[in-house]
Amino acid sequence: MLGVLACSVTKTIPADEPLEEEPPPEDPTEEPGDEPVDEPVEQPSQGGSGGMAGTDGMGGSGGEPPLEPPRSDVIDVDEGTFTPGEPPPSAGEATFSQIVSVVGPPAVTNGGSAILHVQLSPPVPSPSFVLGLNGDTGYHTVTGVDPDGDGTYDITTVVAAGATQTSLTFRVALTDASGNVGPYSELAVPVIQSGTGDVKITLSWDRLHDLDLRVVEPSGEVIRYSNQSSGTGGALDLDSGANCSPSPANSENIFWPSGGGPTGQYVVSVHNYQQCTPGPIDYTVRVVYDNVVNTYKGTFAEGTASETESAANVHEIARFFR
Ligand SMILES: [Ca+2]
Ligand SMILES: [Ca+2]
Repeated sequence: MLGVLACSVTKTIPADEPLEEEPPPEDPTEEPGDEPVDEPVEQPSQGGSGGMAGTDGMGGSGGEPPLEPPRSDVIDVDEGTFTPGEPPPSAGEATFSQIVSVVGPPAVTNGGSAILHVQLSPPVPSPSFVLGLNGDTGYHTVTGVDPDGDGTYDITTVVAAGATQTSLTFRVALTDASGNVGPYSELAVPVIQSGTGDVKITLSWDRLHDLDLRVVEPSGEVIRYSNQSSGTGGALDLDSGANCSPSPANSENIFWPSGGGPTGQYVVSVHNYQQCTPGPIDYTVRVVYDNVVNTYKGTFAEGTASETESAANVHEIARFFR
């Protein structure tokens, strides 16, 4: 069911306190403890595990203007580096390894994440990729990660909340130690548009599974699958995985349109409702409001899904005031 890949872009900035109540196994790909430089204030109130927060290049406060690295307006790439301009041309076949395939989700949503799975033959340790996006103002360089050691390397991308494209075409090439760029492989991923406005909270995962996004708004009303719109105009407009039915984007989205988001505290959580395929389930939550963009990552252990809520299957992702 995986089709094309979408990509994420920019940076997901490093972890803050873990969000989950039960620490998951150490994820070697995450660096614990770094505070995002421009992180707007709030921190999750309880420690968890596997949480990670980031900012997307929003401005800092006070003092001299922060040096903001250039970034794509369309995607962020986890641990990637953005360079303005055209991607480097291919130098022909790389001799050490070839891209066999690039696979991504059937679709992605604006604000959601998409993981590109790049298969190499033969496998190489820590492969470096150039990741371009047709129509973008630059390209990303990123090291593929292969936690399960199967020769397929993951590149995690997050689509900007405000992206208006209906499709994204990614171009991925392997580079060697000398910087020579191999042939590009292309992957087109449709974008399913989801609502955006004063507040936009988007949950994404990477395979058939039923996670549920919920937001408690300042009035105390909860927006979730069983209450998809609130008195203040907040709405769940993208839902996935109910009854383990396949969903192209594997994403959920709750938003308040411009001018509609109430002031006060918002509480974001994710409920691991039903296991549809084996294995632990990783997820990404992007929280966007006013000038704040934060990205959180977490994992539910296999077997913890249940309609009955517990500390094992409900993760509080963020509390914020606006
Ligand atoms: Ca792999
Ligand atoms: Ca769901």
